[in-house]
Amino acid sequence: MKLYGALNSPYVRMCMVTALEVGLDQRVELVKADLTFVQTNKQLERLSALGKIPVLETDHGHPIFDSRVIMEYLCHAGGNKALLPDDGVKRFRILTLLALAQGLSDATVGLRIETAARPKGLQWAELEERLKSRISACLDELETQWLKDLSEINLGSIATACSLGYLDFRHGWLDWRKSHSSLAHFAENFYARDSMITAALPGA
Ligand SMILES: N[C@@H](CCC(=O)N[C@@H](CS)C(=O)NCC(=O)O)C(=O)O
Repeated sequence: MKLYGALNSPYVRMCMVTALEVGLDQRVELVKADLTFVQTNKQLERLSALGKIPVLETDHGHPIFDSRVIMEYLCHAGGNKALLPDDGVKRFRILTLLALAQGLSDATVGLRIETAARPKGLQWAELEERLKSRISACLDELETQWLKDLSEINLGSIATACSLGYLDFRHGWLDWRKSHSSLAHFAENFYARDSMITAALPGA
């Protein structure tokens, strides 16, 4: 199967880390599809009307997106029930953590667009502040309510580690570790996993 994207996208990285964790990495070929914020990519649009990365193309040529669905698919294809158990309570807790982590990435990618890509004169200070306060709220919630779930390897902890990795990569100046020491401890341990090292951010 083919995974379209680039590891500097937190969503692509979480899919690749999942592939490694379920032992499917030899079957997943990363096909480079880098996007700038306003560029389209015809190859991607053939697979998904959204034109976003990541998209997975299965061995049968079926497109699967977005990252959350790809992660679930990889668990299914790899016969792995540990990363997203069937049990209702546990399953929906992990899916909620996954949504929180992806929301953190949404805000972080949004802040990157506001601070690095939006042309001067079109910037909107209130939106930048809103994104920063959303990042901060996500970090607070992870630090105070999700540490037990983060102590396990599951789709939520994978997504959280990749979202924090992207936050470090693009907005290191936010210096989140000072006020979130338990989350910082989680990140240091998770960043050392083989899957995170193999699917490293470019330049790391
Ligand atoms: N909800 C999507 C978000 C994917 C996403 O926003 N990807 C970004 C790259 S980090 C993208 O493709 N941006 C290009 C665009 O929005 O046109 C997912 O989880 O896969």
